[in-house]
Amino acid sequence: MRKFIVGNWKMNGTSNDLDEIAAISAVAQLYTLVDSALCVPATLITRAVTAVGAFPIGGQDCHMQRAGAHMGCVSADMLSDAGAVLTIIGHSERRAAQHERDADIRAKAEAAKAAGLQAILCVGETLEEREAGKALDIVLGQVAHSLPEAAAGAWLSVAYEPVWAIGTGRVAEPSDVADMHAAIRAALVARYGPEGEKIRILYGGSMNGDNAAQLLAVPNVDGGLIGGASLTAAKFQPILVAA
Ligand code: 3PY
Repeated sequence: MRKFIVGNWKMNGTSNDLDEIAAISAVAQLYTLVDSALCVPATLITRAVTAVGAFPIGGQDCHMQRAGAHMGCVSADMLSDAGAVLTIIGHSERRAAQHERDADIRAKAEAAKAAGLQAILCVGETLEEREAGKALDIVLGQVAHSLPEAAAGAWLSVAYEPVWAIGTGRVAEPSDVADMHAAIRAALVARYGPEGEKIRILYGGSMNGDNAAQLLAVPNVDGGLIGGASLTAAKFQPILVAA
């Protein structure tokens, strides 16, 4: 399976950063054996698309409804209209700060699919849950309840991001990543049959140029969702090299 390396800019970036976005896309397009994309703030999508040409630009969330009285929210159709071809859904920062539940995330994934977007659906346990020995149950529960029935196929990737590894510099041990990705793969195959083999499972949580080769070599790690190390071409490139 081709690796998928996706930058997640979170709430970073203004028009001052369009040159960096262009530089990231130029570097990424050198690695033709790797699929890559960059998810930027909604305010930048259209200008990013203009800056990068054919390189895929994504959003970082979408509303589950197509339109209506939802102040400040952005629908999947709006992302698509702005030029996005993918979006991230269910990131732990949104599960925690916006109180998103599995059912919301599932509805958002369905909305993304209806708008023709690829979706990257995030799952992951907190430190307390891991220390209580509940990591597998929590993550497999999220997989069971937040993936839509029509999940199978290239339009959807799952990103395993242990919450305690996000923005902390802490990285999961490769053996823990291997166990979790194998369990997610088994759940996908049990639910979707052979199509479940085709869903890419990304690892996220402080992946960077120093640890990417080790993490991307773990079985069932089909790519990475990259936070801080996607903010510049210089930091993003070593991850593409490792992929
Ligand atoms: C991180 O690397 O911190 C992320 O949250 C990627 O999504």
